Amino acid sequence: MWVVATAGHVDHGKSTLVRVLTGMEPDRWAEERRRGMTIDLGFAWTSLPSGATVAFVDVPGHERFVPNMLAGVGPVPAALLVVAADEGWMPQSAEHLAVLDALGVSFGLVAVTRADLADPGPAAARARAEVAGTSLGAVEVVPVSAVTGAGLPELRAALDRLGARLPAPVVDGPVRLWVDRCFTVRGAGTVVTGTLRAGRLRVGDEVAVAADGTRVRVRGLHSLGTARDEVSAVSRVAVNLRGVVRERVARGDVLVTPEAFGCTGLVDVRVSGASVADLPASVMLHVGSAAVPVRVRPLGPDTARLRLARPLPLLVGDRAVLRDPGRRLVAGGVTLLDVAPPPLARRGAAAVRAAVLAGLDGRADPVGEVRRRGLVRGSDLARMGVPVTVAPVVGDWLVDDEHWAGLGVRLVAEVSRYAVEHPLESGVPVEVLRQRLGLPERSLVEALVRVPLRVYAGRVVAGSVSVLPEPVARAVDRLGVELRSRPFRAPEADRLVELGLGAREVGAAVRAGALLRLAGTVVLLPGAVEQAARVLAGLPQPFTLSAARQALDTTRRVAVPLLELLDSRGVTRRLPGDVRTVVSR
Ligand SMILES: Nc1nc2c(ncn2[C@@H]2O[C@H](COP(=O)(O)OP(=O)(O)OP(=O)(O)O)[C@@H](O)[C@H]2O)c(=O)[nH]1
Ligand SMILES: [Mg+2]
Repeated sequence: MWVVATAGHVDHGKSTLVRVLTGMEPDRWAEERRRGMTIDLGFAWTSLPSGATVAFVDVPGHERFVPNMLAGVGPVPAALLVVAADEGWMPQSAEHLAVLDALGVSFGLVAVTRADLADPGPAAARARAEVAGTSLGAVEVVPVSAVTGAGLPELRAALDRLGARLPAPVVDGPVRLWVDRCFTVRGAGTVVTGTLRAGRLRVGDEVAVAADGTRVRVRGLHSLGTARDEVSAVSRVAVNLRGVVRERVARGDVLVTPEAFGCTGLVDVRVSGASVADLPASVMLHVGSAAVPVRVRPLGPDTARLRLARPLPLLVGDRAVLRDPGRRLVAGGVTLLDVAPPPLARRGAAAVRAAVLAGLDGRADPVGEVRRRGLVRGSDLARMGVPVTVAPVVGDWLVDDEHWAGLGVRLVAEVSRYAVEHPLESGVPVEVLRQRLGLPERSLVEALVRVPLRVYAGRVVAGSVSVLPEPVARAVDRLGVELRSRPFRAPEADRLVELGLGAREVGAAVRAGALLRLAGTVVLLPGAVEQAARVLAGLPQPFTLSAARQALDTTRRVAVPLLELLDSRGVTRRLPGDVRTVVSR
């Protein structure tokens, strides 16, 4: 199914066009029919010549109802912009187009209606020119008359062409359903409707109301007026919910896959179509079907921090509209750059933040997110809409190499400091180091420990390597620095000698447990086995030698003996066809 929202100036024939295309009445309220004007969203659908179904979200054109229009187009990926041949381009033609542009809608069509009343040529030319400079780009423009029926077959064909261009939805992804209607059905209870843009809903599923995490059960599903066991994106869907009263849910609420989204009240954004300095201090943020008051804190020339009056399940890259309800004006569009931004407590923090934001564009950037945050849970990144491509250092923790190396240095310093402060204790409790390094979990402290330190009985203690002669210990340290960013690039024999590690020194370091010998002069740090296991576990299983070599960022000289060692330790298993798999434990 394709979902298309209408757009355009009041009285230009949006609802009439939807009515003649679908045979359904989009104006649901008696008051709408009495006044001949759409007030709230309408829904209708039909089959196209290709056999595909198109569902329309029909929006009001009147200036007073722009908030309803925004709730209608917010969650919908395509638009049918309507301009009347006899009236031509009007204020809400421009305002609605600005909204579509702010939301980054890139799929659309123009229908020039009431072509029986005037030559559609001038309105068509104007619409084409206005639309060309927006996210919609070059669009098909189709003159139609709902009265004579002229142009309707062409419009259906154009809708088919538009639908064929729409990207395939991510059906396996999580659900984020922006509620656009909520009502009670006698005997069934609470029903919400929305446009399902990704994912799949099944009867019996548990979903969460994003605002407070309340879990509710899907009791029934309808799409296109028919009961279903399952509905996949893209679809209009009505969800009958068990466990929530009608009063608890409203337009702008969001049903989500539990745990799949973070709910945020603070976002950093790029503003388009307006100067940040000119924005009022408080405006309305329209995103999805929601409208939430926000406080604006300008950061850079085109970036700002928004504090939302209530939290929403927002993702990096989401598009939204800022509107000034007092002046009834769309004030600009925003792209979400960061949905979990750092606090701006210190002096000068805002300027630093502005500089960071200047380099962001709203595209998910896993490596950059880890670099900026230093340390972050993979699951938290995923909840921000940033797919995880970096291997965790321990558990679900992703770390920036440089930040991690710095923590390693601080750990060593803290161990020495503690030894001076507590001369009679052997080693430092891991928990003390966790607190002093400001780390969220002890497992991170343990992952930081490097020879000559080791973890013993809940403490970080000096390891046996301390018995190494001082020059050898220093040479091992130098090697450790070299291996930090590329832990599997074992140095060539010449380089080892340059570092002060000749055959005898390597032998002593290996015996002391400070180095791991894979073969002859191929040595790595002792943690390499665990580290390799983590990297390889992230590969599609089973994997080839060459895939392992690339993932480990090393050469055959290291990869071959390393994999043999992993085989012998039962970390990996060799399968027929010269592939391996990581043995799950
Ligand atoms: N002659 C003629 N009249 C039309 C045509 N399409 C719509 N109309 C008339 O234009 C008027 C407005 O049509 P609507 O469909 O209500 O316009 P709308 O864009 O939905 O208006 P809002 O929802 O209030 O923004 C109605 O009186 C329609 O009968 C057409 O193709 N030809
Ligand atoms: Mg209408």
